[in-house]
Amino acid sequence: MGTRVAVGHSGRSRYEALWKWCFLLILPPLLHACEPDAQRATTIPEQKPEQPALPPTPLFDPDSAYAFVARQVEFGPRVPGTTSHKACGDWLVQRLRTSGAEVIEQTGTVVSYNKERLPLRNIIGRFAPDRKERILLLAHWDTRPFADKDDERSNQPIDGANDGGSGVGVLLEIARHLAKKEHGPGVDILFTDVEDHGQPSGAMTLDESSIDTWCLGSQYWVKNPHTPNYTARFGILLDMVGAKDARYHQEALSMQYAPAIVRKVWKTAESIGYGDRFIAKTEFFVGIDDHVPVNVNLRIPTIDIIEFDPSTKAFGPYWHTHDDNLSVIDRNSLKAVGQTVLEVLWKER
Ligand code: AHN
Ligand code: ZN
Repeated sequence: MGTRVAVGHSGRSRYEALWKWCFLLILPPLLHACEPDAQRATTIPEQKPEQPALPPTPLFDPDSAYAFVARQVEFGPRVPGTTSHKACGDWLVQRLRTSGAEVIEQTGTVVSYNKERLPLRNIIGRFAPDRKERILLLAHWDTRPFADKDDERSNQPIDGANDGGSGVGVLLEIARHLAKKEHGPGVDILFTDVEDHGQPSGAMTLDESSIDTWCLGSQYWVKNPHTPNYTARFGILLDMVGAKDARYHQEALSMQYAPAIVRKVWKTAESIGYGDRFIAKTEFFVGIDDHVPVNVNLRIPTIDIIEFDPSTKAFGPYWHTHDDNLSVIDRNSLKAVGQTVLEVLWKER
């Protein structure tokens, strides 16, 4: 009997001990978890999860980019329907393939403001096409068929070294590095055609009716993307980025549709020493450009890096004149834009 009682007592005290430990060990953390966040933050410092280090950003070679601009100009004006246009298009396809892209060509016919039927050739270079996450880079590769802002030879096509040549030149140099990008999203380079066949107008910004006469290649692409349901994390358009001493302001339509991407790119530029080129000030001076259909139809937040010249309050004085030749192109401008875009791409996880 006595033995049994003793056993009973010792059993009860064992449970009591267990409960006591429960209170001591389990309750305090439970109570702690119920404390308001603000209070907790003062006791446990916020710990960011360790991110693996990113590979270093490749160096953008401005001489290479310049040579790519010069090569385009050598073909002659890239006016849709001409042999120069065809030859340059073939070369762009070959350049993208040499850099390791899978190339898709999109051909069609579009009708210009003066009812001319124009052949269209959008060229898409896909890097790491198997990756689901994408970043879209664009530039138009056609050039304006006339020099409507020039006093002389205004019915003759322009070289388009900056307007057409510079964006493509920078993207071809970026393409040279993309095959070695093993982290983060895959990249699509889209060379749009028939951007610059818009209706001539006196004003720098455009009236509603003439807006649709520009950017025919990108308008076509957003209705017929190269893959069904194409989307991307964001897009960056380069247009007239290569003129000497060019300054890039925060273009108003980009700010309207994709302010976070504008800020990301301008912050990145500043972080690598190009704060003097990328001015964090919004300016309205672009009536329409290839980023607008991409934002409106595909809802991919897409920005336009494009020169704003404070002296004209618009594009450079060479714009749509015969002065838009290789002599306006400066390697330092190509470098500022190209290195910034590479940095943005390499910082993306
Ligand atoms: C205007 O905003 C008038 N034009 C922008 C489209 C363009 C023409 N970009 C280059 N050439
Ligand atoms: Zn133009």
